[in-house]
Amino acid sequence: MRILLMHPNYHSGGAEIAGNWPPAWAAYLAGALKSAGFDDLRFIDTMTNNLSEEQVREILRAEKPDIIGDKAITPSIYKAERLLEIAREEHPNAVTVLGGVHATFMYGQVLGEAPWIDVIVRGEGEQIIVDLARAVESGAWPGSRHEIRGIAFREAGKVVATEAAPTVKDLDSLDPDWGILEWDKYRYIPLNTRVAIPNMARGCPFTCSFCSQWKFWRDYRYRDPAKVVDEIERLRDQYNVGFFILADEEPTINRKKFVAFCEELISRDVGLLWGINTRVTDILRDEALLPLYRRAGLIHVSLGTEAAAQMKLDRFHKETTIEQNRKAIALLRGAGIVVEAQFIVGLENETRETLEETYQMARDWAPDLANWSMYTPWPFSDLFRDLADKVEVFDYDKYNFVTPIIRPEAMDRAELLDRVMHNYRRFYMRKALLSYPWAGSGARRRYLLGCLKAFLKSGFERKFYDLGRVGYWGPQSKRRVDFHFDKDRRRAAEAKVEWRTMHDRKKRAPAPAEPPS
Ligand code: B12
Ligand code: SF4
Repeated sequence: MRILLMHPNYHSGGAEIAGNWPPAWAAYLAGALKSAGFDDLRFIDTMTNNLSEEQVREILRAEKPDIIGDKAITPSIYKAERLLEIAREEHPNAVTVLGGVHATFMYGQVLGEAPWIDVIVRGEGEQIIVDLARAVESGAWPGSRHEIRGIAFREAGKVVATEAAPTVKDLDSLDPDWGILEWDKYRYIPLNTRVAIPNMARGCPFTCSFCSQWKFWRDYRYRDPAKVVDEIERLRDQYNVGFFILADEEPTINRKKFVAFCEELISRDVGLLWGINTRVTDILRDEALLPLYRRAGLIHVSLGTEAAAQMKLDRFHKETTIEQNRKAIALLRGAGIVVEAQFIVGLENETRETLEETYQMARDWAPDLANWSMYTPWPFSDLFRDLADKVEVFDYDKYNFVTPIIRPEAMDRAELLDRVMHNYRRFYMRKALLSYPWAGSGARRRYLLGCLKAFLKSGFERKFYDLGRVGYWGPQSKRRVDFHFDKDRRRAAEAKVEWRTMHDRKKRAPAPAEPPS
């Protein structure tokens, strides 16, 4: 039986400016399918190869798939739907499957607007795709579909969601097949080397109100650090990977495991540089361990500092303080680790003054990198519910951290974009002239100059923040900026189904003193 996995061709000029990134989901699903005996697999990355619809059709015509799977985060949902529509036109008998965070929560809307999608996989896909493949292979599909947990489909004009599947409890049972990817395509510009995105932990114990990831993964789980390092060695030796970021939301919350991971990297002399996203509070807790993290190769830490005002941090349920943000940045820099501060801007009460404050903070705290993400109201996040009457745009294609979705009361969206660009220009101009060239002579300096190169490249190509597409050429062009919102797009309510997270359980029981190890 032949299974085809495809990544949709969606671009928005945000994090992707650092290079071409391998879609880890395809490797994790391919690994699970292969372990279950389904080894006739192919993956097509229409994003990295920037394939047109006609090119996709041509590739599809040369295939004879029985199942065609595709992934959607919120901004890529329409591209993902369209990809499966093309797949349906070319292969009317193949089963079309969609997975990923947007489909997981918005399956009702998706199945309504894209009737060519046969089935949506809700949550982690490894076990569910295997159950589905077995049903298709044995001929039990679609008759047996009510028995497969974690899916949604249409039946007699209604949307049916089966009972939620359990999360993958034993992450060590996962055996991703990285060989399914076209490795020569994935390059990280700052280091001019191949990049991978292995996954060590899934989930997050926190409940930030703007975020949907803690809901998606439900429980916090961790792999055996030694096995993760085995995988990293394979990525290095078999695929020539020279840099990795952990796909995890919160790799450091379990200090014991994270230290074991670092020690394993050091004792095996793995010799790769790597990066993580994590929380300010973990950096403060681990002050004394930062030199160890650096010795293990950790070069880039992206911190969810989020805001310049405590009120905003509290509104985000971030459980951090402004002073903690400042201190964490100083500690990381002191340990020789490149630190990136992330700010969320563009809520309804954003003003010129608050945007200026975030710039001043970024200047005073002196992170090496800073980014200003536009607040994006994932329709299944808690903050969305509080803000629902302020959200006028439901064109999910623009829900991408770079487009202002909410219009602040004190300015229009083009002005907001312009102010954010003003912050970027000032921040990176100073860094380029006064900081990066003098940042020592080792890995940190090389890394920072590489980041600058990635910024300049995307700015030159007008890809950064999608500026070319929206027609922004600097403050003088503000009046002509057009975000091309599709006003006909509407939000259907988030589909309702039993979906318990560890956080629901935590509400009922007292929190454990220590995170699980
Ligand atoms: C690495 C990463 C990137 C990389 C690489 C993306 C890529 N090529 O795959 C880069 C830097 C390019 C990137 C860019 C963007 N990203 Co990003 N990214 C991530 C990150 C950190 C890890 C993703 C990952 O690989 N996870 C590990 C894999 C195993 O998990 P997974 O993809 O969810 O797959 C599992 C399930 O979802 C399911 N599944 C997924 N697909 C399918 C398909 C089928 C058929 C089935 C059965 C199951 C299934 O099964 C998989 C295994 O369990 C996540 C946050 C996170 N920790 O997940 C954000 C995240 C996915 N990104 C996000 C966003 C918004 C973006 C950008 C729009 C930002 C921007 N403007 O730059 C762009 C969009 C680019 C694009 N076209 O996808 C958001 C999406 C939120 C949402 N609600 O939609 C996230 C969740 C970050 C966040 N904090 O909110 N990103
Ligand atoms: S700490 Fe990060 S991953 Fe966890 S809920 Fe907050 S923003 Fe989301």
